[in-house]
Amino acid sequence: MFNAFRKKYDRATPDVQDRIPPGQYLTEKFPVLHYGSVPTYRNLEQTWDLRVWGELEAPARFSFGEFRALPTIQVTTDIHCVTRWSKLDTHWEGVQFKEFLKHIPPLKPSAQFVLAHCEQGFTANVPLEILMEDDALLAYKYDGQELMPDHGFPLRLLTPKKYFWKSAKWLRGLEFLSEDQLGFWERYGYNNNADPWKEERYSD
Ligand SMILES: Nc1nc2c(c(=O)[nH]1)N[C@H]1C(S)=C(S)[C@@H](COP(=O)(O)O)O[C@H]1N2
Ligand SMILES: [Mo]
Repeated sequence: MFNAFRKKYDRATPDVQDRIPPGQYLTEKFPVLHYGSVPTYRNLEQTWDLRVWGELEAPARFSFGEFRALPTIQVTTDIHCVTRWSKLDTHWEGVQFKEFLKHIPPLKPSAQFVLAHCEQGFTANVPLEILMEDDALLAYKYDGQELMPDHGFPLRLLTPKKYFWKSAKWLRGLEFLSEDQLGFWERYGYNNNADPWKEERYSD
């Protein structure tokens, strides 16, 4: 009966060690971290949309229903927060970013960076090539369930190759840019490249 209390991961085993970037510790919880308050929605079809604009042939807009009709995939991945927790084998479902691009007007060749725009003015910037990786999602399910409000319902970015602050919650827009533009935490002093394996936590 004690098995129920046993941890899923033994942090001492080499395979687990290899998956924890320098300076990180393992957690089995799912901490909640953000600036500002958790948005609430009454009628998503009327109060929510996802917009794309910038370096593409034309801007576009998805209603909640239109977005939810797009094909989804599932991704199991490790996530690493700059506040030093890492969580292994997190399970997500959503629209793969590179699949999403097939459903919007073509990007201009000048599109190299993406600025994610969220509720309450929060932003996060990610290079387009990182979002073209297989594990980059516009995610709306976690562990088989609709995202919890404090984890980003109804939509968040998932970009596991970077520290988790770039996985912007409560996503409402994607701006395609020819030049990089710093997001909220990047302006606040976090390292713009944010690679957990290089321990790029803060800017100099
Ligand atoms: N809109 C928004 N998204 C955000 C943030 C935020 O302040 N606002 N914080 C980021 C940070 S710093 C982290 S570590 C993760 C935390 O995600 P979680 O609360 O689901 O663990 O969300 C990221 N996404
Ligand atoms: Mo964070």
